[in-house]
Amino acid sequence: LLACVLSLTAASAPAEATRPAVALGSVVPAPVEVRPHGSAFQLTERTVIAAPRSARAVAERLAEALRPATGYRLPVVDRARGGTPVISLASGREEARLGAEGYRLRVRRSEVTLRANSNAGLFAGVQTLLQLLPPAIDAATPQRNRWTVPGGEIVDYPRFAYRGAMLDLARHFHTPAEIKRYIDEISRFKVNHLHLHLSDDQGWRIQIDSWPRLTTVGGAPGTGVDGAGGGYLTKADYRELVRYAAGRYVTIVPEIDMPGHVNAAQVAYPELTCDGVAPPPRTDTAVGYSSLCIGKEVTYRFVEDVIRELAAMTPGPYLHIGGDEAHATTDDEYLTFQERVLPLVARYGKIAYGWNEIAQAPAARRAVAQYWGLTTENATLAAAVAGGTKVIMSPANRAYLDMKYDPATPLGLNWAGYIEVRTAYDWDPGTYLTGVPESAVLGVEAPLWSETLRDLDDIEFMAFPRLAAIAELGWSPARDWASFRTRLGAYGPRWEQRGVGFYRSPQIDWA
Ligand code: TNX
Repeated sequence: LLACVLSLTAASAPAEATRPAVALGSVVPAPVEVRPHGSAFQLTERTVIAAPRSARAVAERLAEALRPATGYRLPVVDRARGGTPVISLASGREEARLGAEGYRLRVRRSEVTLRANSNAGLFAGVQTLLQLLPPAIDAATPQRNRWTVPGGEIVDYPRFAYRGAMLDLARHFHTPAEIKRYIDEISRFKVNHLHLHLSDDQGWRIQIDSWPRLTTVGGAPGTGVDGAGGGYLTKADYRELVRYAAGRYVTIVPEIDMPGHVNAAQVAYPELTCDGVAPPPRTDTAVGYSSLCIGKEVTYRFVEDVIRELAAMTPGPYLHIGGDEAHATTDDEYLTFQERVLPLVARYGKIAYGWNEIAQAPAARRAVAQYWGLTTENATLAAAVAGGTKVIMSPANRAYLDMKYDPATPLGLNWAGYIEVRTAYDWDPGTYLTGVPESAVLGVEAPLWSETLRDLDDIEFMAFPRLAAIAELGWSPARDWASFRTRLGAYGPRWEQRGVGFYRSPQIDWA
């Protein structure tokens, strides 16, 4: 009996002392494999971060994330001396199933090791590691706490290569500082693409040297819904965003919407209309009334100049050319336009990407179509997929972050319905659309249109927590609402620590 009591004490006392605040599997998006075992790791003022030169930048990002709340030095070193508690990062030839973005995380009493095939994988592992520390790790100033990481092992890699978010800069401009904050937040959920909707009827938000009035006129103060805001990204701003995003393993995907959604361009350049007369600037939220003039050659000079300049400042593979809601264009005109423009994107070295309407055009076989419809059948898209078109899933009644949560939501629209967290979560991108098998799906994207959204507070309230739901659909192999609900509830204090004003959905038990 004595032995039994002793061993119980022996087993529970040290465990008690270092009991981690977080369970190993309490991570969003859910990891592929989670095996809790052994002792927890304790982050202390003696901890160092070890990384080879090639992984220095990721290690520094981890150190930057850990220093404010712990107040520790956390030096980044090549190699830790024996006996020093260490978080070590290594990238090299790891098992093939980890792919380009996966990682393996091992937590023992003496060390945490993170291994991956690439820095992108290490960065993903760092996001997991941060969620395994107590939520106070996200505080901006030093906190008294026991910084414990639960013991065990995680093996993790994404289901889909493309996990995206979209910001609409045209309806209301969002500044580079706001966009960077958004990148910080989405990259925590392993979202790896940020699509920027850079032009629309109300405004033009990216500098194009060969057509300077696009921004001096189209991005002037007062351009935007209700005449609120205005502004645009200079090329230097854009390049800096590309660089910043790359440091968080996020690829920028620029969109210029055409042939519709072009009123702002036509205000700046009346020759882009068929009658050559400048339309009035628009600050309302109507859609589908404007179109480039399909029969004029100047249209294609304009389009080529824009694509060339945009491609030149975009290292990522995709260039989005919109193509949605071209209601002022006949079907024939639309096809004529797309048959010329889709191949142009390829000529400038990019993969053409557009809203699912582009699937009508034979040239869309080599393109990526973004599905934004409300139904689970789209024969045009399914036919294109049979011919080679790849798909990114953004069904508006599931993935649109600008839809209201419920009728009481103060911001947002409701044309695609109300989207509570469970609605955003409970669908399968790999089987959702008839005739679009998982093999044709590159991934998911959560668009956030800005008709009703002005500042970062508005963005955060609509994006979070739903963005986390879409991110999990894009990353995790299985969908489990009960588990997601629990992990999301536990995540809330992390947003609080970072000052992210998320929506406290009544579907979630927030910690
Ligand atoms: C439809 S979705 C649009 C946008 C609007 C959005 C508002 C799509 C491809 N086009 O022009 O901003 O609805 O939810």
